[in-house]
Amino acid sequence: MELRNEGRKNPKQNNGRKGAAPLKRVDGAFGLKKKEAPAPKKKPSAKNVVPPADPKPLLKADGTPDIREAVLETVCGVTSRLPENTLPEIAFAGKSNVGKSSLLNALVNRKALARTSAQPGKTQTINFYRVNGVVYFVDLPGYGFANASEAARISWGKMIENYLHRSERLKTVFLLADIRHKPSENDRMMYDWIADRGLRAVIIATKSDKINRSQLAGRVREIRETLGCPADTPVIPFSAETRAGRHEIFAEIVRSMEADAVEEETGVQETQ
Ligand SMILES: Nc1nc2c(ncn2[C@@H]2O[C@H](COP(=O)(O)OP(=O)(O)O)[C@@H](O)[C@H]2O)c(=O)[nH]1
Ligand SMILES: [Mg+2]
Repeated sequence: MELRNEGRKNPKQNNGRKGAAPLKRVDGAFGLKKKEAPAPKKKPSAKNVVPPADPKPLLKADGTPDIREAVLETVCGVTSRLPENTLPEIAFAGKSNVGKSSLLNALVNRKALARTSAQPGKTQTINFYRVNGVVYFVDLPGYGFANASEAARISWGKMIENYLHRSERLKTVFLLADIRHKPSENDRMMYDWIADRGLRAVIIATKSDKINRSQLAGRVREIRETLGCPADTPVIPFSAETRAGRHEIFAEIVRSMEADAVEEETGVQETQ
């Protein structure tokens, strides 16, 4: 799929990185790692091994999110091979500036795990964050930079298409749409792509703090109608400022993980 060009209102918006904690990375675990000389036959060095995850449930007994670990484990560029993950994957997609990095940071309680307001033209990658040793949050490259070249748009499309089609552990894609705006043609294409691939879509209506409560239901309805979502597709308003919607999003993540576990065990896809 080729995503169309879209305007971007505030390309130079404050990127919110000041004073941010450094990104935590696991050495040697990147898809883009430089090729090394063939290793002699010996124990793998600690550098090349991702520390074994100690699985922790995502939710406490009372149902509130409990994030103990969030690590950027793999970064894939256009030519990288996708990781063969053994944990379920939840992907996050949306137009640039929709609030995807802010959402990921709010979900895992970090100021700057995912970078906010990446500059246009920056290398686009698919980032795999391992969370609590039980799931990956997969940050897909944002689409719709106004000044993106034709070649860059095609490569994003290929990268996303490849991932959506090849990942075996991907079950749910969270598609983000700004609550203030009618979803764009690109958002509709993205939604259709997810649905055509047989993946579960959950829509997140971002920046809900920017509208009045009284407008909420109307905005959600417009998003639903524009994308053409069936009634059982959740549309969850979310604000990174107030964190409203965070628990509902986690409930969907856990639901998706449970469906994945059933499928892994029985080989039968649960109808959702
Ligand atoms: N008011 C408000 N601003 C937000 C919210 N989420 C993101 N933003 C702002 O929108 C801009 C883009 O956010 P970012 O997370 O970098 O978007 P991304 O490009 O999709 O990763 C930044 O200036 C954020 O501070 C939100 O829920 N409420
Ligand atoms: Mg971002």
